[in-house]
Amino acid sequence: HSATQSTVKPFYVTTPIFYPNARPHIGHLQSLVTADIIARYQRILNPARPVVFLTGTDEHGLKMQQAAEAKGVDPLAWCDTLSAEFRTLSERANISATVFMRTTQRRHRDTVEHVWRTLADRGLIYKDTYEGYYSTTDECFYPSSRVTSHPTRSDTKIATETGSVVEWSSEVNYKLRLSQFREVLLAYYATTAERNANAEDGLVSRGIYPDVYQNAVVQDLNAGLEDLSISRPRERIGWGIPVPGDPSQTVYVWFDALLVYLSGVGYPSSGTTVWPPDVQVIGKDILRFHAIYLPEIVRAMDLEMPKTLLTHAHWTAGQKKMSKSLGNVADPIAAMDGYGVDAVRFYLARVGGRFRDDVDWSEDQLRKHADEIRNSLANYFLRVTSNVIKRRAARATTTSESLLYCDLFSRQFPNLDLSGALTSSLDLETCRLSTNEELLALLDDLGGRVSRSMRNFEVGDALQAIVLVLRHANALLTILEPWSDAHPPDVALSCYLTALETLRITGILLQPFIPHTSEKLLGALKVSVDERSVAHARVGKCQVGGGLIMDVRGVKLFDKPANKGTSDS
Ligand code: ME8
Repeated sequence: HSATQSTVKPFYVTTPIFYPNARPHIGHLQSLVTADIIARYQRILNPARPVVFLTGTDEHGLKMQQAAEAKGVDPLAWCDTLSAEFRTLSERANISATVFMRTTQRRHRDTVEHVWRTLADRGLIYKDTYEGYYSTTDECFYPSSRVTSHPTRSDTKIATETGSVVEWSSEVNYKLRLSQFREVLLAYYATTAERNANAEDGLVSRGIYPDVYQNAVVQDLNAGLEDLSISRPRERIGWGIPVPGDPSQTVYVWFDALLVYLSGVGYPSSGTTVWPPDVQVIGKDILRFHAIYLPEIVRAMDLEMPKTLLTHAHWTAGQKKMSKSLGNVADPIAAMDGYGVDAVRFYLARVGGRFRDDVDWSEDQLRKHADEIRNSLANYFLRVTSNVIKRRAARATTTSESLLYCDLFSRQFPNLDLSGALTSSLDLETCRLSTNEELLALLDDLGGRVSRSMRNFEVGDALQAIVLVLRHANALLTILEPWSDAHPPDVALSCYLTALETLRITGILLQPFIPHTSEKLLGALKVSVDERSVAHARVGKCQVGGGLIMDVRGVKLFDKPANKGTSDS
């Protein structure tokens, strides 16, 4: 096994590296949680394949320079402070990143210099006078086709996409010859569907996902492609990597930042064992950089193309994009303090995990989602593990029902003496509870459903499938009332075992979404750590409880109750 393990390419997933020019907000956490769900899902889908998960901070450029100047501090000291906040956010939100990169690190600079020199040697970099509309806010030039007049001030021009003010300016800088890669990229995106059909990996999509974003990029490419300016005069931007061989110029912050996906995995010194990224999670605001410029640089370097670019829409507040400049940002730390880490992750996955449309953040919705997961999971756990059910179930020692389910789950119950049941002549079929059978069938199918959604990166759908089964299970318990004295103990046992399977299987499949809660749940059920993979999410695929009388005293799935009055757990 270990021989194949060392040669297998690690699964490589990334988030954007964030500008630490202000504190992190909920949009940043959306990318982190989405990538984390994908990383954690990979680990339980294919435990033998290592996962490399990169995040970090993008610390050069005018934005950072200006933010530090405004504070009157040294840019690097400023970066140290704010980068640490992004690292704290990751840790707090239980993000399982394995690499935290900062573009101010020496090894990142080495990679940037290497790539620059290689491209220059290949004749792809030239010096030119650049003229165009420049936005200081967006830190880029826009072609005239992507600029329009300000709605009220006719003498002012703005960038069509972002609405930021642009000014006509001219400067000398280096450019990257990209126009020749336009056809290559168009051909690449035209064959996405074909590659998907032939892919064998756990995650099969290739190209830009969801389709809407790929269509936008193709349209953009069809409209033409200009060479990219990749440096700025030092006097305009001093905070950055000097251009190799020409210290009068600073490497353009986006060229610098995009190369983090390479520097983060040790390119070129440790070769390309991890490259290319399998999934890159980004927000739609930086689509063009990742869907056009990065693949072109990669192509120009003769490296393998990144695989999937998973693009999500934005969180808005009061229907406006959350942004540092508008000051309408939701604080992820405050949200986690108030509702718990897993409740916030659940809300982000369930609502933000739909990717296509912008969604409005509201504390009210957060509370509703916190209640949803608590009611469907924690309440179920409490009801199922109540002593009443266990006591009644334990009495079902000699009947056909216990035999049936003990057989179904192929496990032993030390507290049960089955010797009588084994010779019993009762008709098994008449004792089966068809309602439980239906739930067991749903459960047996659930791993497959979740996997199908996750193969397509439909994080929201995957979670929805699990929630629906939990809802079904809760409703069933309410209808059957296994604790009632009116039923024979068989009913209690049947319900109890089915419920344990429900908790075990949903617990396994919820690990990527709410890792802390799942850990507590699986721990309480005594599911061993090597039996928590997707392959074990089948009915009867492992033992639960180590005995019928499970000791779950003191296990609380959610530490943090939502605001008082909204919960009945
Ligand atoms: O653009 N809703 O950094 P950044 C959802 N440093 N996601 C949001 C969001 C919102 N309202 N706002 C931000 C940069 N994001 C560059 C990236 S990558 C080589 C360099 C998320 O701090 C989303 O992923 O402005 C978006 O793409 C990213 O944060 C931008 O973060």
